[in-house]
Amino acid sequence: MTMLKELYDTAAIQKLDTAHYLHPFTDHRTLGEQGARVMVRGEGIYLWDSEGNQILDGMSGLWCVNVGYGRKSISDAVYRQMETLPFYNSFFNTTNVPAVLLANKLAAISPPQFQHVYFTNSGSEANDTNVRMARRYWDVLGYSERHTIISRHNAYHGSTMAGASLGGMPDMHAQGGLPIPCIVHIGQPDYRTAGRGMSEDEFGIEAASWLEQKILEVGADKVAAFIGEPVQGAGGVIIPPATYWPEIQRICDKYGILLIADEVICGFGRLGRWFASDLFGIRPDLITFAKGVTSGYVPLGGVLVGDRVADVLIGQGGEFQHGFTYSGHPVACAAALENIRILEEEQLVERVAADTGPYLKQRFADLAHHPLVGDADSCGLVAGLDLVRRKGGNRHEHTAFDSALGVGMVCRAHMFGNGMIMRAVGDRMIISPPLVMTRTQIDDMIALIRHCLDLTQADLQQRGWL
Ligand code: PXG
Repeated sequence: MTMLKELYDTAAIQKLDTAHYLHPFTDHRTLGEQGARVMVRGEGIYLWDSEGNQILDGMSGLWCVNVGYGRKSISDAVYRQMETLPFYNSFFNTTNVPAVLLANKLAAISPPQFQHVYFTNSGSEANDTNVRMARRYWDVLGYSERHTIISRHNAYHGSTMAGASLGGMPDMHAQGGLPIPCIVHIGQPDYRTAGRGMSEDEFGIEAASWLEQKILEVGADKVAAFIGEPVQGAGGVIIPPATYWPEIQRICDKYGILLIADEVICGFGRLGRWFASDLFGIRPDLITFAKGVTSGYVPLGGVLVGDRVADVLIGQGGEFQHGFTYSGHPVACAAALENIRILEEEQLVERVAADTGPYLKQRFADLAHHPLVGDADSCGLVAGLDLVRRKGGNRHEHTAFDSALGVGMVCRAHMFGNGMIMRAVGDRMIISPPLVMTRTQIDDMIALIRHCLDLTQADLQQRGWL
């Protein structure tokens, strides 16, 4: 792999990069000073940069490369489709074969109430679609007042106007006058930060009750839907108490409001089920998907439309005035079909449920013995640990670092510099590795993380922060 260093002129690429390429979620002044790391190749769970460094991709690209890098059968499927029919739209009573086959496949692998799918290019577009579809559903039924959508603080639902509004990220809302009207937020079910004095189960019920309070505050006859990620991803891998989702379902049923599960991260095996709604015992009306549907090889997203909504839209709704040029793009759908075939053939979803998920849970929990780690928890193949200044006896007694120090970013730099991609959300370090990861690779990853935690600890001591 040392050849890569000779193949690429890293400094020249970095110079061109900052000259013309505006990156997502990036401070360009800092990028200009430091230069971007140039990723050039991937195989399995590993990436290589233009300097020839091998890196364990603990984030699956960005929560998406579920089947791992370098799958020739996906590139072959994409190539074949490009040669046959690279594009045709699905407007004006036309269709294409991969989109039809994929819609059928998704109906087969999703919970039984889903028989229809609406394709988009991304998770953000899918959530915009959800907003329009949920409001349209109530309009068609004659309840045009029911337009408010309830979401949660610290949620991530995308970067479009509706996606960022549904999200609960204050920094995003601060730019561009968000949220758009009729989107409101409640607290997140984060036991670590809000559950002091309660058992986890009690806290789950308490956090769900915030939904009922908000429904009553807004007026039940004005609420269209509630949206949530089964496990919050970008917010820091927030795993809710077991009591939370069933109670949310009960409240949605009580007031007749639609339940939208944003499974952009949680879907396609990430939590050991095709869809995490099954894991948490909920029956959503709409499911947002993206990322893992193609393992990120080609952009694709969409909405699984449950019978309750589909029956109204199809039966009484007439034309839904919504659509993207690339809805049901044949190449993206061909990639998804092959990706799903791999997930099935290699039984990756089952493997996460029965083997690698439980194994990661056990190995990741060991990290809580490290002096820098407060808690470490996982669900399927997502996991998170908290960096703390001083450990306490339980989850609510650790002493946090001053958040202004940016300890998470210091740790992230040690990870990145030593061949491990682990994301920092404040002082919480998170992973979401490819589902192809083996037990041996989990052991390698835990050893690497531990080593980088040691380096971080020594660094913090040197800075006088510990
Ligand atoms: N919903 C969820 C739950 C997501 O995680 C989106 C919607 C939007 O999908 P698109 O395809 O439009 O990006 C996402 C995306 C991070 C990070 O920092 C996470 C995402 C995107 C960008 C950054 O962890 N998730």
